[in-house]
Amino acid sequence: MSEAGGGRGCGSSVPQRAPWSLVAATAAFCLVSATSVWTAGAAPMSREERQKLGNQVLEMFDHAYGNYMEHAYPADELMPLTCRGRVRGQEPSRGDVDDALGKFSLTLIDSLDTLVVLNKTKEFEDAVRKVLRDVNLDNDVVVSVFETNIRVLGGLLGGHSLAIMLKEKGEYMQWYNDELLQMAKQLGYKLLPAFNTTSGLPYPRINLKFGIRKPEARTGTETDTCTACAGTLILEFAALSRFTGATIFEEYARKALDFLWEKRQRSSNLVGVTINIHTGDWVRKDSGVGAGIDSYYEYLLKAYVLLGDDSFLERFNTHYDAIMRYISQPPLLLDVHIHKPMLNARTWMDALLAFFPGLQVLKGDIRPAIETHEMLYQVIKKHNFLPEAFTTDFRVHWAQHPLRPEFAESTYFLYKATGDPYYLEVGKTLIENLNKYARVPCGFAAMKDVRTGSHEDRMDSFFLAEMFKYLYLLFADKEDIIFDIEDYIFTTEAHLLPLWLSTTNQSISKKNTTSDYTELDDSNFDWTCPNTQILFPNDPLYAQSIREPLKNVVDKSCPRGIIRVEESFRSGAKPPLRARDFMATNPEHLEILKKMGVSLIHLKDGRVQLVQHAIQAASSIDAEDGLRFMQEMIELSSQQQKEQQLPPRAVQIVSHPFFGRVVLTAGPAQFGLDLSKHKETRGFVASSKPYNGCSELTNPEAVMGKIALIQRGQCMFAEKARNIQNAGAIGGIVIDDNEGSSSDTAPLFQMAGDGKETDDIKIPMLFLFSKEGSIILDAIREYEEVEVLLSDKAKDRDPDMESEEQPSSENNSQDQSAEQITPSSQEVDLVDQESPEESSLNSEPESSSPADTDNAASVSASEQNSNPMENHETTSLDGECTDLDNQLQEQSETEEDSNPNVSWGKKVQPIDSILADWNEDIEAFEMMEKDEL
Ligand code: DMJ
Repeated sequence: MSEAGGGRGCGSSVPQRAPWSLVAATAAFCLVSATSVWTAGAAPMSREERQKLGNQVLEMFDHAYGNYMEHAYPADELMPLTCRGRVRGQEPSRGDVDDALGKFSLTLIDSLDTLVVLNKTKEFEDAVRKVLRDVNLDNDVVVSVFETNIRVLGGLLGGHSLAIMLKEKGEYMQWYNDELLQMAKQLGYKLLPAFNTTSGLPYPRINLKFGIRKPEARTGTETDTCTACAGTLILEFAALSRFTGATIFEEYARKALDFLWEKRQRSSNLVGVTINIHTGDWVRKDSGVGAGIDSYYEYLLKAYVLLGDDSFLERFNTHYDAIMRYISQPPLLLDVHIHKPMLNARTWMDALLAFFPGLQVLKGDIRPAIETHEMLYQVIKKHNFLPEAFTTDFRVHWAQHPLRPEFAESTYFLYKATGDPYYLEVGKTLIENLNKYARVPCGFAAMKDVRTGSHEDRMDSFFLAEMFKYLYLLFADKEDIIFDIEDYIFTTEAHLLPLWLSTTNQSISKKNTTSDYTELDDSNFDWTCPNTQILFPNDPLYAQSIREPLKNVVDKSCPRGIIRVEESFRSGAKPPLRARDFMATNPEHLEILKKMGVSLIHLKDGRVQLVQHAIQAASSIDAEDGLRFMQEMIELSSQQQKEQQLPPRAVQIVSHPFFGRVVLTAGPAQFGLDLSKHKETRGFVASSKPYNGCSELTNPEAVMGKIALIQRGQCMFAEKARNIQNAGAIGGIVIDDNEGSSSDTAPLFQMAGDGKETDDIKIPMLFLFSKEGSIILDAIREYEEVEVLLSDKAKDRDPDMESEEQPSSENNSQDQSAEQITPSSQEVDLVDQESPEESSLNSEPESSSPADTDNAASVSASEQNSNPMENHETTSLDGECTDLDNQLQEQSETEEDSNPNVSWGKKVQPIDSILADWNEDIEAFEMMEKDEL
């Protein structure tokens, strides 16, 4: 019986309304494994190979955990590039992401139950002793309630669950006396003051020592929280109550869930991303299954599994129905507005939604799970990892990837449900990519930019809590795990809670099922799941046949915004005008604009302003089209602004012992060799003298034929470049003189010229912030000979690199003689590049939400006149692109780097008015909605 995915469960009969005691069996019904029978499709993987891959996962875990314990513990997290611990307050703040760090050895606690799953019982015993000996939960530090709950409370409870299991087996943990549970209880009480609101929704943050609202607490003034933040507590809190008998925790978590349920938008049955914790008003009315909402849905279904309370399943099914009706646009999952759910809220998806196929498996809805998973896999194959956000036409929207486990999680669940060896191959690819691109000598580093392969000095604790668990379990047979995984449920952080809790200390749920559900028509509620034990063996090609049409969905995709809109016009009606096709000189387009209530204002300075008034639209459908058009225009503008900016470059350390595994994010220069157009430059590094490079070098023999390191400051970048070039350097790296600066916390920029002609500068120049620069300087101190590769994208770190020959000097001289980019005549020294963090939605406490372009874009309609797309056909309705479409799409991807001269930005239209009008329209819709109610 489990949600974890095993072979017991129901037979072919379909259970109706499972009685309380059968709740786990009902859940198991959705997850009966079909691993045994596989006769067609992807080739079966032999037991030997699965074992080999399992062992590889163990080795990778040892590398991550071992380096954390050796170099970071007792700090919360490992910084794998600088090989030290991340201690809050001692590193530049990263904003909300740091709220997970409570000086409580986060990674150790988050890793506890992973150790047992991976059969490292001895290490588990040691780790538990360390937690009991070293961890202090009473620090004067403000932490996220959500993160502390899922990672620390969940970690302690998962550790406790497996500690008592081991103790009962009689070999390990014989000394254990519920100490982890006592710590969990202590932490639970520390979190409770956060719930002191009239709504019962918790404050997003709390001070572990001082609680909330007191001056010393430095928190408690927040008004908003994300839905997932308030709705992802029930598993841990209920487990704590049921383990200890202290009912208060489960009561508080239930109350918060009840409130969210009450506040759902009644006509769409969707919830928004953020909510006011005092009034219950939706602050952000967009709704999806990713950042900000994700685990709220997950916990409704899993609360039903763990606690056996039908009301949770009723709520989940109601929401699920709405999700499938509005958000699911297979294979995509697109955010919509809660009041107007036929209106998409954006044209990109975030990486957190990758957990959803796994949840769909648990629900028993396999087909869309297979579809979305396949789409995500295609994106991964294109970029090696899932970027934090990607557009509906699968371009990178936010290039970061902090080693998130959601896709591995869904892969595991899909394998358990289908038994299709295809999913083992997917897992193998994940392992290969992690080793090839994220592994560094001191752990695994998050990807700063999946396009360049550059790293961030960050290894989040969830990487150990979740990634290794799901990957190991994917390849493991039942006998490879020392306990029955099917007796447990995974929390959102993949901590294990025993299903027997459903029948322990049930008093809370009996006395306190707070909402009255008689109002709901539950005749459509899905109480059953398809029997996969019958489905897959009977049709082994089932999953493959669903995947097949999606095989090329990413490669062959046309730029498309909102599929549903296009589909609705297949019937023969004219498709609505898309922002990308709009031409201000086309009378037909102007007519359509008018119909949509959009007016065009020609400003004196030649710019064109678009304003929409929904009430001026010909019909409500036209008004909706108008809103969508405006939104697309804003996103298009924002996208084009981004494309104007030079993307970051990479400095890759290729010599021993790095062998290309450390990739540093570097800023480009507007002069010198353009690395995006030419082959990379490779060479040993040498510090210039004087170090600032502002006068003729006194050590030309040291830098001759090498890449010179120069400190920022005291003269123009171009002057430094000339001085090192004159001394014979083949490239230069300028290192920031602001101590502690880092590309993790500061926006990258381009080094501009000096206002003079810079054609004479032939060598490539890159800029590193101080932290990244010191990684190279430290390497020189330790290894003397340090070789680096300057490029626009890190070179693959395959094993060959370790034995790779030195590049010939011929290569380098070719690089140097290459064509130069047009020098900038700007007087400015720096051109800021957008930092995704700056525009983050902040909808998840770890600020993992992608940028919200809605608030950061500008629109210039007149630019559309010069849009090269005006001369070719628009995207055809059957989803095929014209060649030119494809070319243009490719072009726009490859030219992102090399075409900084797109003049979009010249005619920027003040966006405030558009946004204000847009908001007005939304408000108007809301009013309409209220009236309807
Ligand atoms: C994890 O901490 C949890 O899975 C959470 O629900 C979402 N984000 C991270 C991993 O990406």
